[in-house]
Amino acid sequence: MEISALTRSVVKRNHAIIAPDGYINSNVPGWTNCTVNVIINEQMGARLCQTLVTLRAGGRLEGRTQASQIFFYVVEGECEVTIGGVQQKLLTQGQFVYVPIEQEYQFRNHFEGTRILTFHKVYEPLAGQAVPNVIFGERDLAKAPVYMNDEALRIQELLPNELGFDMAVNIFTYSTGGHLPMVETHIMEHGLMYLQGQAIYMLDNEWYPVKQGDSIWMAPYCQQWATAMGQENSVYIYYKNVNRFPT
Ligand code: UGY
Ligand code: MN
Repeated sequence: MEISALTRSVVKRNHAIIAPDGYINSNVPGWTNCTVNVIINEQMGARLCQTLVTLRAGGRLEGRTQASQIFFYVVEGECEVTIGGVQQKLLTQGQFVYVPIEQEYQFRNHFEGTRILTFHKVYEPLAGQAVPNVIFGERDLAKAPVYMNDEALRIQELLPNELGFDMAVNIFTYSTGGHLPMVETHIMEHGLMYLQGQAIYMLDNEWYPVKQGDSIWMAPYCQQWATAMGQENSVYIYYKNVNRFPT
C-alpha cells in the first residue's frame, strides 16, 4: 500500500510540480457535471491559469470569456463545441479550440471521463493588431519541425506566431535520449502538462522525475532543463507568454 503522507508534488516560489495524487476539486460557475482541478493560478504567483476538467456523461462547460482568452485541449475522449452560438464541431482527443476574449462558448459531453486541459491568460491588446479569431486545430507530429537541429526534439506550434497573439501553446516531443540543448534562462513563463512518457526535469537546480499526467509551472527566469526517460516518447503541451513589450 502506498504511504499517503508522500507526494511528488512541490510548490516553490518560482516553480511547481503538480502530480494528480494531490488534486482537490473546485466548483467553477457554468462548468457542470464535471470535476475541475485548478493546477496553476495567480494564487501561486503565476500569471496564467491552467486547469484540468474531467467531464461526466452530460457534462457541460458554458460561459463567455471575459478578460482572459482560453485554450481548450482534449486530452482524452471527445466533446461537442459551439463557439459564438454558430460554430459547432466535435473535438476529439488531441484536438483543440482557442477562444478569444468576449466570446460565448459551450461544450457538451456525452461520454464518461472526457478530459480537457485549459490555459487561460488575460489578453493584452496591441495597438494596430486585431484581437485573434477562434481557432480549431490538432496535435500532429508531422507538423512539428526539428528543434535546434536536434532530430530527437520536435516542437509543434498550435497557435499562429503572429503579433495579435500574446500566448503560445506548443507540443514538445522528445524521442528516446532527447534533452534540452541548454539550460534555459528566460523572461517567459510556462505552464505544462505531460501527455506521454517520463522525464527528468531540472528547475532552478532541483531535479524532478515526472511522467504523463504531471503538470509543471515555471515562473519567469526559473532555470529549466529536461531529458526524456524510458522507452517511449516524452511529450508535453506547454503555454508561453509571447509578443509583448517587456515592461
Ligand atoms: O519554448 C520554450 O521556452 C521551451 N523550449 N521551454 C521548455 O520546454 N521548458
Ligand atoms: Mn522555456
